Amino acid sequence: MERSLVLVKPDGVQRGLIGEVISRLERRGLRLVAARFVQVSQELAETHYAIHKGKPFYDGLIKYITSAPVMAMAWEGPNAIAAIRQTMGATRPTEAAPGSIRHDYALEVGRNLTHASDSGENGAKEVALWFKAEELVNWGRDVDRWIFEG
Ligand code: DAT
Ligand code: MG
Repeated sequence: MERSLVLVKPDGVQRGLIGEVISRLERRGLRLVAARFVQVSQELAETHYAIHKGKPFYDGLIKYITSAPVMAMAWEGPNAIAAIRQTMGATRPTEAAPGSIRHDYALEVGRNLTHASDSGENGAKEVALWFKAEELVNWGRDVDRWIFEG
């Protein structure tokens, strides 16, 4: 079972899209593990986006993610990484598949509404960065056997 960090970034929160993002992930069949509404500190932003340090868009990215509160969540499921990134759509909204969140609600790469982890390994790392172990809820749904084959 894979886990992904999901962020509804400041633009998504400001535009009232928290519910839309949660709704799409729930309907996909993914299972919520943790959630926290948070004003991101400079330190957390820099750690989270360390891989992009030195890139031309880095300063703007840090400014964007710390500009207003975000909704941070952990979601899990089989193939969660691929499924969630597909639901979000490509990084550039104009390249995102029709029906994806970034396609349906965004125009610019620097205002692309959401973050999702890009590998199982990074999913585990990012969930551990954003949440304490005791904030992660282990639970099951009666419907799980109708969504998860294993
Ligand atoms: P993703 O968020 O799809 O995983 P990423 O990890 O490559 O994309 O980049 C992180 C964020 O940085 C992305 O959501 C928006 C911003 N970004 C990436 N490439 C950019 C670019 N060329 N210009 C401006 N912002 C960019
Ligand atoms: Mg990324």
